[in-house]
Amino acid sequence: MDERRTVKVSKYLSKHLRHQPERIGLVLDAQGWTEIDALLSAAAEHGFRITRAELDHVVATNDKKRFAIEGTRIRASQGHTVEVDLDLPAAEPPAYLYHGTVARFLDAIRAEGLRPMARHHVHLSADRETATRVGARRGRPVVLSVDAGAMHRAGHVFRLSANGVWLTDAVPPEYLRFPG
Ligand code: HQG
Repeated sequence: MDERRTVKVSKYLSKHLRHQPERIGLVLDAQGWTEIDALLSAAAEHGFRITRAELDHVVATNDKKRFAIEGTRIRASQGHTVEVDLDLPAAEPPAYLYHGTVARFLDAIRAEGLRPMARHHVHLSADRETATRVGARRGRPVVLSVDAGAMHRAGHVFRLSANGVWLTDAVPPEYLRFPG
């Protein structure tokens, strides 16, 4: 399977497992799971044929392990905009986590902290390299440090997604450190 096809299938899966399942008549359960057979038929009926082998390849090789298969079902591991409860256990975060963003958001972030915007959670990375890549999707990346240890001690809940992304509801400005 070539890289272009892999990316195309991955984007198609993200769109329908995170954001717009109804567009192809797909129903996700409360935890975001759907039957693989139902997904493949819905995609085919809507003009995008994916073989089971292609699906397995994308799930296994996806750069960020965005999708998880359990038995006959599949779901996106995080990043939803549709209402789902991923049912992830709360976990103790490392002392510092990182968030990649761009300069144009900094005034708002200084004033109100990090907010989930369209997603369900603020997404934080365990290392600066990952946060740099996340920020670089939008321009020249700016990496903020989050005092996750202090947040955790103050009672903020953190969860770790199946693909290693740290999730929390919001990060108040006092826990953020800005570069420079
Ligand atoms: C910014 C991708 C103004 C925030 C990535 C970010 C990640 C604010 C944007 C995952 C703000 C939201 C998540 C505030 C936050 N005022 N702007 N108060 N608080 N922002 O895409 O973290 O490819 O929802 O800095 O790799 O960029 O989807 O979040 O720039 O892992 O698997 O608002 O999405 O993964 O953008 O990215 P996003 P994100 P996938």
